[in-house]
Amino acid sequence: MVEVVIFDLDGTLAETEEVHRLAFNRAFADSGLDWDWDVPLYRELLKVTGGKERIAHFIERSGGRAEPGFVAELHKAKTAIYTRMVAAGGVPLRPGVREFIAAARAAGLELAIATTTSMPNIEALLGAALGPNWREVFPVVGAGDMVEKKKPAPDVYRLVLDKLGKAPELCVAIEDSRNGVLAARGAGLTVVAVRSPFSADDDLAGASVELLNCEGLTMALLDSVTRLS
Ligand code: XBP
Ligand code: MG
Repeated sequence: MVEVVIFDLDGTLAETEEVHRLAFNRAFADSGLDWDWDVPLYRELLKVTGGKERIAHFIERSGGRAEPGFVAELHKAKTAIYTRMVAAGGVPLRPGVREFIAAARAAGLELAIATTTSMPNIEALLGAALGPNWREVFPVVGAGDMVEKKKPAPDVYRLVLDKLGKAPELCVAIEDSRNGVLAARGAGLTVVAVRSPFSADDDLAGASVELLNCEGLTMALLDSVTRLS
């Protein structure tokens, strides 16, 4: 019987990647860089998880050398811009997610988060969407630099399982991207995939269930969650 649902954050709990993209570009402009990550380029760069890793990859693919201190500073500036944009309430939960959270809690399921993004971003988004007590909804969080290897490595899911003290068989992951599905599968979890605009073309093979959107998440998931167990 499934006891825990582990949510990915970006693209799954909320459509955040467009705001990340705008924050990256604002940070580049503020730093006097003429870099502009348009949507097609960002979609490609999203294959690299982690904002610092993404910036470093972009520099290296352009023939430069990614100096870690420079990358970290630039990413810190981007995070400050992103958290301001999100804390202002600019990014709602995806349609159906709030209803699912209520139904899952009413059904006695525990909820957790396994994400590549940084803690300040999580606090800004969930503080705006669920209020200052958001940790009552998601008491366990695996994020960003808590793990050495980011998705598609399974590390962040293994960290969350460890914090939960649960076997993977008791947990279901909800993911929007190929990297996320691979990470959750690598940790032995059943995965429900819910595509997002930036993962529209991702190969989500490995997911047990693919939902077109979160609208039907509650019934479909609770049904599939019990059926998957
Ligand atoms: C998505 C990511 C993150 C975000 C940007 O994370 O890969 O890197 O794109 O956030 P997930 P940061 O889908 O696992 O939630 O700049 O903080 O990395
Ligand atoms: Mg995601």
